[in-house]
Amino acid sequence: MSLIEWIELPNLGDHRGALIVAEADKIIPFEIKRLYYIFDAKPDISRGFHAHKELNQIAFCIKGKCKMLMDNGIEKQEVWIDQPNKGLLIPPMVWHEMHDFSDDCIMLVLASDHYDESDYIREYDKFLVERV
Ligand code: T46
Repeated sequence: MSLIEWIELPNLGDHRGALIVAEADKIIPFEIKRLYYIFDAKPDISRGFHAHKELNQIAFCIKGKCKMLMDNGIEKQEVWIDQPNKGLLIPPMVWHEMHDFSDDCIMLVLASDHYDESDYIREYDKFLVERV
């Protein structure tokens, strides 16, 4: 499976403006149990640097942009997340890092489960061992 998978949400906008919809178990391929958003991120401070054991997530920049590095332990790819209706799927066991946040960036993340720190692998060496 490709390391980079985008989920494109329909834009039901009209002359009044944009309206973008995400429905769980339809275009979002999991039940959404949590959402969180990141803003006022500092352009020169990167975030992430972890993988999840089981969690599935989709990250959108509903305003502005940031770069996401995706790394499955074999292959690495870096992409810009920069469209409000185009989310990057972050599957389990993919090391990810967010870099170069624009000043206006608002990142919205849909997650398949509640917050659980024990689902995080925050050491790269440990990730490389556990991914096999
Ligand atoms: C991810 C990337 C894309 C909570 O208590 N509940 C939550 O739902 C979240 C997301 C975080 N936290 C706590 C855990 C840390 O003490 O908030 C603090 C900051 O989280 P973290 O350093 O993990 O933030 P990022 O930006 O490095 O990573 C976040 C998500 O945590 C992570 O799951 O995949 O965004």
